[in-house]
Amino acid sequence: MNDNILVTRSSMPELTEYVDEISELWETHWLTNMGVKHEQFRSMLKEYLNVPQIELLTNGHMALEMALQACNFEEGSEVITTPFTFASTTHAIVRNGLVPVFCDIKYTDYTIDEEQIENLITDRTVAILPVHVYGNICNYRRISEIAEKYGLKIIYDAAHTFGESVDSIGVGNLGDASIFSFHATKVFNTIEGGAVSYKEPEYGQKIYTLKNFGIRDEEIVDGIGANAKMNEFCAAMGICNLRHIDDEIAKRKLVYERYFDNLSDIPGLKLNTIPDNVRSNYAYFPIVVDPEVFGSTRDEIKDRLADNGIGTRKYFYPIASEFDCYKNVYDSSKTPVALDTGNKVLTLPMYADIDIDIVDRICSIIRKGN
Ligand code: T4K
Repeated sequence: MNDNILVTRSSMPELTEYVDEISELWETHWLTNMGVKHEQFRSMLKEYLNVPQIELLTNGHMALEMALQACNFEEGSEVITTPFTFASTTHAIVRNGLVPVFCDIKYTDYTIDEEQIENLITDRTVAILPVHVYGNICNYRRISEIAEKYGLKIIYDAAHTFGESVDSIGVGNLGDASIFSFHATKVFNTIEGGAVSYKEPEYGQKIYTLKNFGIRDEEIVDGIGANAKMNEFCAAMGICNLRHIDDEIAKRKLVYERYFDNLSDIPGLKLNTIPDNVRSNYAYFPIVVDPEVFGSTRDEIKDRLADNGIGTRKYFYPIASEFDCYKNVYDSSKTPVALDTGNKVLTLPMYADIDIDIVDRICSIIRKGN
């Protein structure tokens, strides 16, 4: 009996490695506000992600809020996005005084249905904010064409795609900006943390000041910023975890393959596939359950696994347009694929060190209900 298997488990370096990394902070007493670790981590990340510019932030959500704020969109402007995502994506738009316009997703990979975007563009549309959900990369070529045609910005929610590439392009190079999350539950973590990669140096300068209250220098405050700086302890965790990230992803690949081998022949379960042109990070293992064909519902599978001490999550249910705080504001029937997927999806335990025997056990519990 394997108790307390959770949907994920944070990756951590050896304690001694982290202690070594932070020990100099006891000499300098410099703990935050863009210190030595922050700068060292920033340049390591830039190289690893192969992006021209990057800014570090306190978490992925603030990265998203500031990536939008730095665009200076007029209040009430519309941003086309999807409701099949974590709360952060929609909240970041709304908290910037902007209006989310929900586009449906594709059943194939749960990313924005690029063929529906043009129908949603109005004279108030200023940006597209697609989500590379579960690490599935959006149709970036088509999205770029549309954005160019209508003069829109593209900000990718790349929270799930640390270290991924598509067509040999680092995912952080797509669009005008991409935001990453380094939360404890992510493939790569800095405990809490986030980043924005971007093309235009001026745009990065805005984010740099916005994350520090809009302070340009000791006497000039020219932005209504917040406090969203990554501190030295988080940056040090990032430096350590980055040394091991390739091994972590390689281990995740084995877990992904084991799940795939065990579950791919079961009728009524749709698994997430990875296209040949994508280097994946294997962030999540979602299954979408067709109860008519499989014989039990997503919730029944979840309960059965829970009875056996296995934790799963319904990422992403409810979809954002169904949240209590947005109820009666958006019409979820306009995004039927997102609504349906949210009702049927279950993400299974996925982390680098999960025992392969546990993966087999999870699969056999799922299969028994078949
Ligand atoms: N955009 C997207 C598409 C996102 O998915 C997210 C975050 C963001 C933006 C915003 O990025 P951040 O501001 O968070 O950097 C988790 C994460 O908190 C959140 O980062 C993530 N997406 C979301 C998909 O999942 P919860 O509420 O499910 O987390 P929680 O606390 O239930 O943890 C899940 C499991 O992780 C636990 O069962 C055990 C394990 N865990 C958790 C923590 C906190 C650990 O092993 N260690 C830990 O420290 O939201």
